[in-house]
Amino acid sequence: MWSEKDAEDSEEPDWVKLERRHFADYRDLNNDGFMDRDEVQQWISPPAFDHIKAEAEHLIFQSDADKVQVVSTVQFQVIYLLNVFCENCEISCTL
Ligand SMILES: [Ca+2]
Repeated sequence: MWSEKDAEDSEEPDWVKLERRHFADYRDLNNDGFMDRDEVQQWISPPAFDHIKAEAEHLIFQSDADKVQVVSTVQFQVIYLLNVFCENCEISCTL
């Protein structure tokens, strides 16, 4: 787990940046910096959220290690298999 106290010693990790972006783009619908009851409801059970697209974007983001917006087949396959392995073993997986 990364906390803002860690920011004094290291740069914010990419996964934290991604979660902040998801919070701003998808979860904090009225942009007040907090999640109210309705926003939590929509987060837990979103009416039109495309889980497949979100998972694909997540895998591509994780695969694009050099952040050039291009992902090779090998990079994608490695990340996909690591995610499947980590989900099956219930362990945290980061690169
Ligand atoms: Ca809000």
